[in-house]
Amino acid sequence: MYKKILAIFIFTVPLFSITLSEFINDTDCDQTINNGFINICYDYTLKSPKAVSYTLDGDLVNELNIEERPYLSIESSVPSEYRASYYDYTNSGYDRGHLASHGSWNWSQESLDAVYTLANIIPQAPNVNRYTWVKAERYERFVAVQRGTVNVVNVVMYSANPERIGDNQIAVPLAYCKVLYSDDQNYTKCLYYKNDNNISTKLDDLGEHEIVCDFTDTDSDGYIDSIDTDDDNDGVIDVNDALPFNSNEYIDTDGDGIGNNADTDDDNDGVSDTDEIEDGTNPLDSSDVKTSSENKKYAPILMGDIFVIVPYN
Ligand SMILES: [Ca+2]
Ligand SMILES: [Ca+2]
Ligand SMILES: [Ca+2]
Ligand SMILES: [Ca+2]
Repeated sequence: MYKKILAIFIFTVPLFSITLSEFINDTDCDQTINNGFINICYDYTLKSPKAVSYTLDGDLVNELNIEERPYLSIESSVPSEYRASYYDYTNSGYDRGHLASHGSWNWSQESLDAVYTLANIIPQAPNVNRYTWVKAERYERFVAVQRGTVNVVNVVMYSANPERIGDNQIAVPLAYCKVLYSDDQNYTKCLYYKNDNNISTKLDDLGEHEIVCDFTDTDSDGYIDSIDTDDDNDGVIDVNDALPFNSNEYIDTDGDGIGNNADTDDDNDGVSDTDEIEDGTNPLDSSDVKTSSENKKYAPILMGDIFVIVPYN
């Protein structure tokens, strides 16, 4: 019965279902902000958002299209010591990049003002903000029109020790994702962008940014596993690492899933590494091993008045 239920579960739920609470919750966010249009996961140490989510209405996204840009406002709901200011970005080399974009929210003055809070802004590499990420913003509106509505989460990734800018020392992200999904999970798409100005803006194609919607980051270095070339951060890249999710191991001679540091019989020939070293055979070569008779050791045991030599392993 259990197996039957499990089978139904596997075939009805996509491999990586997306839930908003994965990105915006009271554990990962120092403060969650909902201003009636967008939800923000705000981090006090970073002084920046970690995620911004919203639902786009296909009937609205192309209405009115107000062009005039409002002033960016300080997020007054955040305690003053954790706020970013407009001037933190000045001469930093980074743009004041929107997570919820102007173009998706300029269908009313109220909605546009809601995305001009500094809690919705991150330091974005200018070439990404102006040339590549903007395509993802256009795409979310296209999907909203096509499907009627679409849910969007913009997920921001930071290193453990991020670059900081401005008097408030706000954190610069490593990368960010735009996650699109429908309520029924029949539609999911995840687009990943490095916050790197050194890109080819002309050749950039939206499809090149698509990744599997799995945000696991085994080594917590800010690069999710699907992007990270060294998932366990042990200095050995995944393609050369026998156990790429175990920072204590990178060689597994016998391929049994236990790395050589933890494995007591590295070549799986039945004789332990320590015995092989004692025997003078190679503990990493299963063909180099003493047979059980060769391997027998002998000890004198006192039986009555005489010593008898008996074998033991
Ligand atoms: Ca990682
Ligand atoms: Ca590794
Ligand atoms: Ca092993
Ligand atoms: Ca062995």
